[in-house]
Amino acid sequence: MVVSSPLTPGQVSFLLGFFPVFSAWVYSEILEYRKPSSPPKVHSDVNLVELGNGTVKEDGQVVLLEGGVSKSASAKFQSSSVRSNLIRFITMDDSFLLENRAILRAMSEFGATLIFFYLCDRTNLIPESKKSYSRDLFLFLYALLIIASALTSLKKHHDKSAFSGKAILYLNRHQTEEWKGWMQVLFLMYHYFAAAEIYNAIRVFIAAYVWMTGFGNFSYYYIRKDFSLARFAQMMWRLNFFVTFCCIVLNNDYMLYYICPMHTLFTLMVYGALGIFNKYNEIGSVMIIKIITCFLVVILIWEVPGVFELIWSPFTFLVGLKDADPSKENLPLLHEWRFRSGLDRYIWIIGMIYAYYHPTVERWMEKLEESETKRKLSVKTSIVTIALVVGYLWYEFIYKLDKVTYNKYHPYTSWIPITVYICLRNFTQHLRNFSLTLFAWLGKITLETYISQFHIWLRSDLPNGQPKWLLSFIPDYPLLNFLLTTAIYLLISYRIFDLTNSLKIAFVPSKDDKRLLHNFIAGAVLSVFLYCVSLVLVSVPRLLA
Ligand SMILES: *[C@@H]1O[C@H](CO)[C@@H](O)[C@H](O)[C@H]1NC(C)=O
Ligand SMILES: CC(=O)N[C@H]1CO[C@H](CO)[C@@H](O)[C@@H]1O
Repeated sequence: MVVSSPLTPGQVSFLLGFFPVFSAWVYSEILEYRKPSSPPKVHSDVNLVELGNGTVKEDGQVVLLEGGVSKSASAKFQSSSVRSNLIRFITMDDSFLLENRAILRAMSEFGATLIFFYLCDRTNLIPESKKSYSRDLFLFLYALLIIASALTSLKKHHDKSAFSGKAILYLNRHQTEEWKGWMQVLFLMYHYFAAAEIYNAIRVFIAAYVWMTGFGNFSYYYIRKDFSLARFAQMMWRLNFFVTFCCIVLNNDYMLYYICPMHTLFTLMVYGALGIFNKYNEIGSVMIIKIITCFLVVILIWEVPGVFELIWSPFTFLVGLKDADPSKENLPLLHEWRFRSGLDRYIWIIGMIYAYYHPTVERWMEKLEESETKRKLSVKTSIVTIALVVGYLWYEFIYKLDKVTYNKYHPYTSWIPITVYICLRNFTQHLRNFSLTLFAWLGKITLETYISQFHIWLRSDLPNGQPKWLLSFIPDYPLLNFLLTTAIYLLISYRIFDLTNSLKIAFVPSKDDKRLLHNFIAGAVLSVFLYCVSLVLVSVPRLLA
């Protein structure tokens, strides 16, 4: 086994943290096995499973579920102090290990997955192969997936609107998830097959994700008005937990996974926009001023020369990227961040505006749906016609541009295809109510599939390398290999999604801010401690040599 580079202190700290947890988990399983069979009681294990199933559901339900869970599964873990938990862990206290077997197992599984990532990407344990593109195969596979999912997972939904109690008319959750799903599949296949010809479409998809960030987060904060620390921490955990560990274990810059910093930034901006003076959010004019302010802030940062560098240069350690590609070596560190965040700088605000007017449009559509057939038909046809014409014009004059020119126009035009899609996707009651659940399922794990693809589906080979190769379990059989790697990759992505949630519930309590703070401090102290030890461990052989 050839390893591409010596271990970094970060990687050593990861191992130092992983082995005790892993051993503790194995020991706890042995304890559990040996335990004299006691009357069946609700075990944390069961709860974690339930919780895994529960978290797949909507965000709101998760919040409810967490309330339930903190009373049962992690009750002990949550109620005793951080210090006593740590001491009981270090002394391998039997009852502590038994109580927290499920958490230890989740942590071990998560750690083992990361080690698998490292083995796939950074050692030559598994061979690699070259990407190749055939438009025919690309479209065939995509069509196959659509057919398969239409045959097996087309579902009709009967959701109720939060506002009126009637059926949700426009952009319900299934639709957004399905939308994310089919875009994500194209996005991933674009990477796998190096389908350079759909570059511009991929830019639109990324814009659509950012649009959804604005839309979803605005709706959430506007309606729920939950600006609590716990909620904030959970959001950050969801977006950044997995990627942080990938950066440590694979020695990559955060910016390599540019989707994560980008969504984090825009989520923070929505949070800030709504959170500041949130008492006045109900007042229409205040909202409009807020939205205008968002535009002004974006214009100031991205359009005024020099401001972007001024603001972000202190954060270069976070958002800088030293690309491994020699052709990109001379670019400034902030180049990637400027490029990526700049492309979608406005679309999150558009998402917020759509979310703000969502109830109005919904009411208007309800009325339209109830009006006489002739009027309904004429309004609908004119909307569809306009959407089609605008879509076509956009395609002809913007989409077809070469990628460099297209990127110049993208920030100002990406709202056009998004709006056209939204109009077309819901112009009949039928279209609105149906969704492809297979795509919706894929839409839930977009973050995980995005990050994992670099390492266990594709291969980047070296720190901060773009994933230029394919991971190849079955060399010389590209299609079979595609099938196998995809299956493993999706399974792991799904597991990570679950684990991120389970661990979030264990470590980011939703109702106890003091505890949250203690956990945070304990985590930080522990990480620094492990890092220092690793630093010493890594430099000892060098000093001796
Ligand atoms: C906020 O945006 C992030 C990033 O896209 C997303 O993961 C999260 O689910 C959104 N939150 C809500 C409540 O929609
Ligand atoms: C913009 C748009 O096309 N909206 C449609 C969404 O669904 C309603 C309800 O049938 C239609 O009337 C709208 O035309």
